[in-house]
Amino acid sequence: MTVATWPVAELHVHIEGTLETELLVTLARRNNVELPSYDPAALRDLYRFTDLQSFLDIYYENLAVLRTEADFYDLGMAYLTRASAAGVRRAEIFFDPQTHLANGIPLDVVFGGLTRALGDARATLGISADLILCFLRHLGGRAAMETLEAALPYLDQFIGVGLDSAEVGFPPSLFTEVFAKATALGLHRVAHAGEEGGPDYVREALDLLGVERIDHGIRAIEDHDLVEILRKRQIPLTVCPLSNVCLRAIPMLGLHPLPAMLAVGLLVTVNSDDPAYFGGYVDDNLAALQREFSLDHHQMATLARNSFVASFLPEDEKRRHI
Ligand code: ES4
Ligand code: ZN
Repeated sequence: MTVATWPVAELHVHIEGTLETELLVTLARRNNVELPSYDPAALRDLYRFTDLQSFLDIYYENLAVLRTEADFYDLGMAYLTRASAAGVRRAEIFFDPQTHLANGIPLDVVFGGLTRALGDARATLGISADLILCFLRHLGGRAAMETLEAALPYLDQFIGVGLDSAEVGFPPSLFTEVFAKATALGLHRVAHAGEEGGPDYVREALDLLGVERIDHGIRAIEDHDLVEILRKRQIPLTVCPLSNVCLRAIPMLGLHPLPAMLAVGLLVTVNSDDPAYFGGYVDDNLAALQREFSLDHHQMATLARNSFVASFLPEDEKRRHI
């Protein structure tokens, strides 16, 4: 049976995680950056992950190839072109400015390239996209605050803030101040929680950071009272099934809690996370789920609808999609 491409919003994708090995090689050659190999397939063969950290180590290393405004433009455009083919009509895209700052790349270069790509993609592909600035939790709360302050001149170029990178040992409580400031600035707030960390990370993200969505949140299912809170408040969970299998948050796709989460009435969406590393874009994630769990038309339609409901589009624009 062929699998239909559903029009969706993608709410959990790291632009740095869309760097395919072909573009990685192109940028490495363009910028004279050394790689372990210049064969895209051989580089992909090195992607064998045992947990989140084993992925992050390679992911951060590869980002040394991003140097110029044109590099960030090419990265953004490549994702938006592929996402458009995957049925994505709206993308809320994470980026990690601290990684690039540490590599000596000014914010102006990062925003310049990404924002230009988003504008061109809207004009040529008809795709609506915005940026969400993520803080790297392993660098702590003070560094996050400094990053937000440095990004103030670019406030019109991102719609919200998020929290990503290594989860366990870096709880949401470290970031209350910077999220309070983001709230005061009128920014949206999301956080990775309950990917490798337990349900308490999800509770803290809700209670201390005031997040509007939880990224991943799969381990919330272990806490019945928390599930009730998420269900009653219809807090969206941006779930990434292929990512969870690749990073062994879940032993195999057949054991993924997504069908159970849907069944109890949680506002679940399907997303790609880092598609260049985890074996697929949002259409691939949806197709894998449909195949594995024999999801019916109603369940697929619910997932597609949920993605727009959970988006930060203005209500009138949301309604055009659902
Ligand atoms: C990430 Cl899968 C995942 N989890 C946490 N942080 C991340 N950054 C990029 N991908
Ligand atoms: Zn993520």
